This record gives sequence, structure tokens and C-alpha cells, in this order.
Amino acid sequence: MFTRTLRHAFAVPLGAAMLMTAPASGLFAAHAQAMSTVLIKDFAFSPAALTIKAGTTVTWKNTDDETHTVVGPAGVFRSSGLDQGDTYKFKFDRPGVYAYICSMHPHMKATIVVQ
Ligand SMILES: [Cu+2]
Repeated sequence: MFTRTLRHAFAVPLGAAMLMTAPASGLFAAHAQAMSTVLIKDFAFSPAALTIKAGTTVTWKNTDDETHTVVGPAGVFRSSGLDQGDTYKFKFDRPGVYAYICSMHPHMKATIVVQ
């Protein structure tokens, strides 16, 4: 009875820890140089200014319970409406300065600088 309970107590956290760390560390190693994230939070993009290298994919994630969009220069990138928890990705291949806004709240402004 005692050993069975003990084994169970050890098995669960160990299994959970392996599930958590194995995929996360693998992903980080593979994409550390080529991915970057912008959070949409409290009606703002964070960070508001982000500098990346050409070839980097930026992921925007909306954490507000309000719908937001990510709208860059005409013809470059434009997300659909992002609800809470939704993400939008865009890969920046060309160096330049990309100002963008949320089309629903145009005071939400931010910039991606691609080197
Ligand atoms: Cu918005």
C-alpha cells in the first residue's frame, strides 16, 4: 500500500516534467534565431519596437479579450481579426522598417525593424 502510493507520487510529476521540458527545449534550440514574439496586451503591442534579422518569423499573440488586428504597410502583411489567444505569423525576408497598427484601434502603433 505504502510503496504503491509512493511510486505513484513520483511517477506523475516526473512524467509531467518530461512532457513539459522535452518538446520545449527542442523547439527553442531549433528556432531560437529565427522566431520572435510580439504580445498584444492592454491595447498595445509589446514590444512596440522590435529589431530582427531578415528571415525571422514574427508571431503576434492577442492576450486581450478584445479583438485586434496586425496591419502593416499595404500589400506586406495584414492579419484577420485576432480573438483572445489567437496568433498571427509573418516572415520578414526583406530588410526595412515596417510600421504597423491595429486597424480596429489605430492608436495602437508599433514597428518592426528588419536588418
Ligand atoms: Cu486593436
